Amino acid sequence: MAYFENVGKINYEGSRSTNPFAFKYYNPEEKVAGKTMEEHLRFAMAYWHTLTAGGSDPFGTDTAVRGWDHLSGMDKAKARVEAAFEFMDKMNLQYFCFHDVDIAPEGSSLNEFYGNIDTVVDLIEQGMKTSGKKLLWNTANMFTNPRYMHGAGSTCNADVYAHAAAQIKKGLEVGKRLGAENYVFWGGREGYETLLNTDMKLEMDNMARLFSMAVDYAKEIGFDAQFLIEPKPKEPTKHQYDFDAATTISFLQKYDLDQHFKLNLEANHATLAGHTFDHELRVARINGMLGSLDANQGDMLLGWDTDEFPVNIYDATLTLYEVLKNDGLGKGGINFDAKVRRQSFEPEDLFHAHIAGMDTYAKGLKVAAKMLEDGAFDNFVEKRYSSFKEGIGADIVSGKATLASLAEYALNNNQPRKNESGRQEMLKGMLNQYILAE
Ligand code: XLS
Ligand code: CA
Ligand code: CA
Repeated sequence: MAYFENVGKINYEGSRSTNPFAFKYYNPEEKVAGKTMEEHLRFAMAYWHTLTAGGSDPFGTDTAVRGWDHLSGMDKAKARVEAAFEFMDKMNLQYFCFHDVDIAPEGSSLNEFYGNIDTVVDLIEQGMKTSGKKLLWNTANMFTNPRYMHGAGSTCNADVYAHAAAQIKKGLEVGKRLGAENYVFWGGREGYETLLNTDMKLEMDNMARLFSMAVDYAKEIGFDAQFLIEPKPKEPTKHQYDFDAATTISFLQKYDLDQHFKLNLEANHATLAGHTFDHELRVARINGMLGSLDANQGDMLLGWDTDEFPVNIYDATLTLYEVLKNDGLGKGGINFDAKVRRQSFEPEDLFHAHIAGMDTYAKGLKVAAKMLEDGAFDNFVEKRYSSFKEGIGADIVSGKATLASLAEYALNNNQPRKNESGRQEMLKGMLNQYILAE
């Protein structure tokens, strides 16, 4: 049965097309900087937003109208699998991502949950075989169920910790079976509300222990996915331990886990942390930790995680600039962790949303590639730091300089170099020129 019968396959028609069900910029076969757009962008559908969620918010219930609404339990879960493959096929998405609870009902025991997962994973595996679609990543939802009120890896309750471990174990087995390219950990409840009741050190040590166990188990079963941690500063917990890229990297380094993990960065989480998305990508990139992206955007006027589809070309350009500088995302991809607005309740809206997101990133890719090809920004940066290429600057960089040798140099330096303008406004004008011209 078709769940999206009003919509056919979405094709590329070019920037002059007025067909709302066509790509204007995303042309999968088009080559940009030596690779096709499809190879660069590796777009993924987020199962939870596209199939499982229904538009509820803290003030109102679901609004979405979907072809599986009349079903419940496992019948609904099975219908969603069919809908997922129909949607990915029509939308030309090659990858998808899910949490365990997105695909299967938890039932009344862990054992029943395992059984439900197995049944649905059989169907997903079948769908992947016939369609060629791939699993970018899966993860365990350790934040929705009330048992996780105090956290999962950071809980004060050892039995809850064990339950979290059981979910991760199953998640790794499912990931292996479906050939997941990555496995994600997002710690929505890994943090605290008040230090008055919190042993922060034990909580963080325990989280690291859980990650180590996961690394060991993946090795044991021969699951070679890239492990990813997804930083977010707050929401639902007031203060989350994986606050941002820099905090997460130092956590991984402290516990000797950095060689096993990279980061899954989300745009809206970056802005909640008071950063731009490209800042987070840059921090990850220069530390060799840029793994994968959750593409979305927040709203300047709202202070929470609105998970809107990304439509901002300016941000997309700067994001793709970092991705290209990283020589791509390796096993990672671009997952639309984004939801249609509550008022966009019809199935067609899911298509409009993904088209807008994919076109935005495609256009951003083309602009960023041109910026890199011309090297104008790179040349400016190179020149800006040229004083570190020779003389005293080169001594600093090579490690030859000491405080004493620098002091001696400064004392004898009668004609210090003059500072030069950072030319920020000129550079931003240039960026606009690239966006408007390309
Ligand atoms: C929530 C997170 C979550 C992760 C996966 O804000 O973005 O959806 O991506 O658990
Ligand atoms: Ca996310
Ligand atoms: Ca989010």
